[in-house]
Amino acid sequence: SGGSGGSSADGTGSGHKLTVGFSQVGAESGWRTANTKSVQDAAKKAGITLKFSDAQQKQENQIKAIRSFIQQKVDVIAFSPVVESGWDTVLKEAKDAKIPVVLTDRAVDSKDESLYASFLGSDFVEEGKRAGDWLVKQYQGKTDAVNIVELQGTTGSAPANDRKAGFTDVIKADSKFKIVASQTGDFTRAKGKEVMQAFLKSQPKIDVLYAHNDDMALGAIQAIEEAGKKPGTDIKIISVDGVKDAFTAMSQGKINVDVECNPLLGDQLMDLIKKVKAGEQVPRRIKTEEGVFTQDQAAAALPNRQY
Ligand code: GZL
Repeated sequence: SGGSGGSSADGTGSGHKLTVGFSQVGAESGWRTANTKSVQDAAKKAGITLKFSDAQQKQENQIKAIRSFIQQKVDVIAFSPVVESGWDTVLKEAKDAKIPVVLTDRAVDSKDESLYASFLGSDFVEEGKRAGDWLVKQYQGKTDAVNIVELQGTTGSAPANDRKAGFTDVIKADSKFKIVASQTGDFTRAKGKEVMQAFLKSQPKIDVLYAHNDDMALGAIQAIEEAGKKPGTDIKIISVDGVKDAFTAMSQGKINVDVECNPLLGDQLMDLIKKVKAGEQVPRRIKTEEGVFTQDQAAAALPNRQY
């Protein structure tokens, strides 16, 4: 039937069922798979047809997917850019094809604001600052050097750049904090373990690990235990995301603090997409609500964790 179009209407009263092309980074972490499920479930609930592509963490696959969505004349393109730069050309192609683009999760460094309608996602600099704030409080009043190793996220990605920036911005206030080694673990458990093994071999004294996500922290925990050290005690661990497995590790005393990064953006994203398609004014930047969880809160919070 025409007319009403129900919940799948694109808001213009035409009853046209919206089709959205979504290019996802990959399936590299627990956070990512929860984010994918949230987007897919929300599209179903919103009566939106979702064309979903997994880029396996490769920018060229995302660019291919976006070009394919343009060919298919989808109503809206939404994506989480695996890295910040190199998007202007393909986003201009979407603009020329009059297909609005919505960024979710990660950001691009394009200067041309007309290339996307809105960016829905966390404030990664704030997440980095929260990680730094916890560390400063933890070592308040102490003067000994604090040797930190850092497992960075995917090189060139907004979360890796910004979580590093926020963290270093806070700890630079006190010279006792030293980042003695910093390398990418590409947000995965395997790589996180591998790089932590190298840190354990090359660094005579490690007091703290700052991991840009839980999957790398969980991989690092394996390396620390295999080296005969106690994660959370011999080496304090600061992590980001707040996935269930990390809460379990925190309740076992293996992670000291987890800065939450909320992947459950699906419903907000579909609502934003409908508004953009209907030509409504939308905020250029929508920040995700999220908190910080310490070890003493982990056991009680675990049953309620949704991802
Ligand atoms: C952050 C997101 C990051 C997560 C990682 O919003 O882009 O990518 O922190 C994921 O777990 O791989």
